[in-house]
Amino acid sequence: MSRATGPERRLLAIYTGGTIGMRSEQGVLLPGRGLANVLRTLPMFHDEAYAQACGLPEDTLVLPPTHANQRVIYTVLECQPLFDSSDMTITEWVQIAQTIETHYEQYHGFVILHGTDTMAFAASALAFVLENLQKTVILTGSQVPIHALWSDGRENLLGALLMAGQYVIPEVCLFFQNQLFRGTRGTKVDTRRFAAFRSPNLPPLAVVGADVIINRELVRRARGQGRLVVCGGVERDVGLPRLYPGIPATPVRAFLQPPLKGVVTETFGSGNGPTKPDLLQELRAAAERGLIILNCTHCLQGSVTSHYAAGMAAAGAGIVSGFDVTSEAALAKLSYVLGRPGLSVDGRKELLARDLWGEMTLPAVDEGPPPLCGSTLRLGVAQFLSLSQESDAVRDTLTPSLACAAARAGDLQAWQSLPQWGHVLASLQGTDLSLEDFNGQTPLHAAARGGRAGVVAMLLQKGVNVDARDEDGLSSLLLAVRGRRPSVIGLLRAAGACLSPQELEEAGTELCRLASRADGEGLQAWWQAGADLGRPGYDGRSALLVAEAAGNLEVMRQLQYLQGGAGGLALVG
Ligand code: ASN
Repeated sequence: MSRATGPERRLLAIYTGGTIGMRSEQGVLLPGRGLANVLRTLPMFHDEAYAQACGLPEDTLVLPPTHANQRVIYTVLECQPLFDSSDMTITEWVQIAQTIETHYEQYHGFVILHGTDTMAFAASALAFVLENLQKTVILTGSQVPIHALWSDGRENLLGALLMAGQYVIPEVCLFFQNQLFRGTRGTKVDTRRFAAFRSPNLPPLAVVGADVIINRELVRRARGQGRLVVCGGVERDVGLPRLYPGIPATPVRAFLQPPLKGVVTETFGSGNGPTKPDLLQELRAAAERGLIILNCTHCLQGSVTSHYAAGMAAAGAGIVSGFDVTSEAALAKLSYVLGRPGLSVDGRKELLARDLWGEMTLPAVDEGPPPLCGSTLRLGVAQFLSLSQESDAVRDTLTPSLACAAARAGDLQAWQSLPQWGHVLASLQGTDLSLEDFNGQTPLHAAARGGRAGVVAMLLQKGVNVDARDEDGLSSLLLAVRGRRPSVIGLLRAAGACLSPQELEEAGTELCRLASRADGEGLQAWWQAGADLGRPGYDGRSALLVAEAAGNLEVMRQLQYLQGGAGGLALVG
């Protein structure tokens, strides 16, 4: 994520329909044509004097100058026909993606005006089909038409244009009521209120007030380096049935018949369903036929777990957990994964179980050592690196990654026996201990991330730079905090490591997130790294307030204790 530079930023605004441009006819709202003409008459959306001075074409508008004196110049592309979004399907969303692909090089970013009813489905579908996206794509719309006296449309559209114009956020996003959500995380929660969308399981990527607060921590890096590719081969034979108490087996059987290839089941609570044998038998039989079942909860917040005997695992081990994915993103992901050519059923399930585009939070697991470890690492490296001189270039390329792999695996023995690998490993010693792999990570990053206190201590002793940043600007200390590695945090702090002002600034939202999840260990790690636990999150609330609102007494006590100046011994594992 970065701030866009340059005096002029060009955007394409794709108007697909929705209330934002609707007109009332015989008492009902219908999509209306000529949105660009409406915008042209509103000074906040168009600076006619500037447009004339630059000779901009008819369909192109320009915003008044931003405070950084940038000009956002945008062209409105009106789709034919225009839709109430209730009529949109994956076919139209792929067409929108193809429109973006056609115009990708001409514009810095894209705004899509879309009806709100299915906007979360649209944002999710676009997020999956736009591969290698490196520019900002923002969907927006409104609850009231833009030309009405009291409308949310003007604020939403202006906000979306300014965000897409001024920032490079290489994601598909959804902007509504001053909040920028990840597209795969949004869901419509209100039919009338202007705050129509929420992102229940991920804080917004940005919040716009007098200042724009970007949660940089959450914004993902550009996906892939290559040219934008639209993955148009999506599967349309997918379904989204919702279980209800007492649901009979017969309609379930009817629903699961071919040509259906996959379903997202909306189940109760943390992914549970009725345990009636005939119902489970239908699900099991469908899964055995190769139908893919992705389980997600109909609760707005929280995740599918395997805590209950009534969990969907009762219907067979082949059912894939969607964790905290929204139904909208789950359906889009299923269409995308089923549409990928050349994969086996198991391969598709494996892909569904992965977090592909920030759409779900996988449960925290203690990351074991990477597969290349211990004697395998030593042997493999020694053999490979003792090849002929022609391998020099390959060796130079691989050495940093291998050093990081050894550090991450905590393979002290490998480090200490480096001399016995001869000249080929000489580059791993001395000053080169701070060499960087392809992500700009040093062995210290890798060891901190893996919680390898022994390797961290050895590297620090050899005098590596404790504040080295990787390509994303992350320090080893931040990686240790994220991985909840108290002993590594202690070593790094003792060696003088500090979180940067930006890392500290961004901590507020993360602290609130940890407090809402009652993650005492995570809070402790931030405190140990020197973060101010009272720092507010994106909405101005502190972690303590969030814990209080969630009725989490234990976390409240912990926060009060730590903020009250607890000694270093307290709770440190
Ligand atoms: N029915 C409208 C639509 O989704 C609702 C809206 O845009 N507010 O197109």
